Amino acid sequence: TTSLIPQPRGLPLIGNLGLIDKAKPVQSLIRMADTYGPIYRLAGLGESLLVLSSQALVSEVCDQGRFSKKVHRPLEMLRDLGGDGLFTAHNDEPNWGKAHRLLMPAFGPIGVRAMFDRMEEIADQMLTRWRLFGPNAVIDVADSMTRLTLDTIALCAFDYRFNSFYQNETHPFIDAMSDALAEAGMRAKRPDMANAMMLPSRRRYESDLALMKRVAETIIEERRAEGRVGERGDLLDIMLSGRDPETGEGLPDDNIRHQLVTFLIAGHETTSGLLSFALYFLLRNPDAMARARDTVDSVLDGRAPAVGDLARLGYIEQVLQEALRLWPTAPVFAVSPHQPTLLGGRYPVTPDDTLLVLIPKLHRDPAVWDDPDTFRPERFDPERAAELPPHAWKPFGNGGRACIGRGFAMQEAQLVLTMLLQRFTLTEADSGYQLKIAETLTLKPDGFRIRARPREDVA
Ligand code: MNH
Repeated sequence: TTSLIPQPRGLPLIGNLGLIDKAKPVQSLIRMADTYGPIYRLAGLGESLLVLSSQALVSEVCDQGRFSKKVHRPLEMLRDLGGDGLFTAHNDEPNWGKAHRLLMPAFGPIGVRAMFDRMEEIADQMLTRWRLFGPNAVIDVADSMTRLTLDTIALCAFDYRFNSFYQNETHPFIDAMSDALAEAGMRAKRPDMANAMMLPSRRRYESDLALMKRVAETIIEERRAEGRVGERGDLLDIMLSGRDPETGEGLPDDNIRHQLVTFLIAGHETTSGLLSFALYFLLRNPDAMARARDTVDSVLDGRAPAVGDLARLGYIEQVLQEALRLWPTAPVFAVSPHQPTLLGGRYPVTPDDTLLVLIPKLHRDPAVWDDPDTFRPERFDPERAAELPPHAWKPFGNGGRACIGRGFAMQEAQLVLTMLLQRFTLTEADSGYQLKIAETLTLKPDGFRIRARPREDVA
């Protein structure tokens, strides 16, 4: 016997879309999960969306024998930017497999360790700027972290310097990318007809896309013109010169361009949000802040961190894991079943349904987590984390389509947090700040500002 999937009452045509706050869609979905429970249906724009948020249901849809990633409407819109790049590719597009096999080693532990010095260089640029501003300067955390993560991915992946810490204006590529991302997000929420008719936004969108394409092409052409393809071994070099071990083929240029844009998008907003939330939670939890700082001081004893130190800075990693639990910065991923099937033994679903995993609610499933709303990095003490049921913590998605940049992001975030705690004492700049979450493709604390006092002043 089957059960009816809860669904709010809707209107003709737009269905339940009116229930979703356009500026804060994920926060609307979270509130609806409080009302309708761990599975509910939303309909509209010809889509049927099932929103899942319990470990029991999510662990079922993480079974890759029955379910796989769905390029749902928002991702389909993002293909204007990312094309058949890794993030927005359909499972059966040949360039997905080729690029995945080619790039996995570079994003594996050895590849990521080799990027340590470049990560440190950019982190040092940010912290130097903080020091020069002085202890009374007010720092917008998300802004600083976004400059940091963007410069880091560009330098590590293709040896390109945005130099965001040496100028106040943002690079034109970044403006175009932010605007195009926002517009792609709006387009996902409008009917196709409306998108076709809104000429001014369409022109602007097309010129942003053209600028991004030009910048990516220039980076590729300049590298080719160097004539030393295959010698540098960074991601761009691997894409230009590598051959997929399975097919023996390389990646076509337009796909390489899509991968560049994909890495810039996927590689910066999420990690920037993670670092911003981690600082927010540390400042709100003085015990965790003290333990984090003590960990840094006792492991490093005043030395600069080296790549080999990170394994001994486990508590810093736990702080990041716990921040990702409470506010996973890429808050949803979508799958669909290969065949019509029953979910939880009783909810019928078909390949036409989009099953949306609502990660912030999954991560607060009371069946898994005690006191789920409390920030407590000790949950990720290794012995305790080993007891977690499968698929209870999914900030990096699932299976073959999980995040390829996970090791990169965690190393970067761990290094930056370590350097920051070693060099500065932080305080909040605005008393009474109430956490506000801004949504773009990702989540970020909005308007969270701090002051940073060099620690020598304190001692
Ligand atoms: Mn990332 C896929 C979260 C950092 C590049 N990433 C995903 C997915 C999640 C995710 C969730 C799965 C999406 C889906 O199923 O549709 N990513 C994160 C988070 C961080 C992050 C929370 C940081 C914190 N990601 C990064 C970084 C890079 C990157 C850094 C690149 C350097 N991510 C990707 C790519 C994919 C992806 C590429 C698509 C992988 C694939 O499908 O093959």
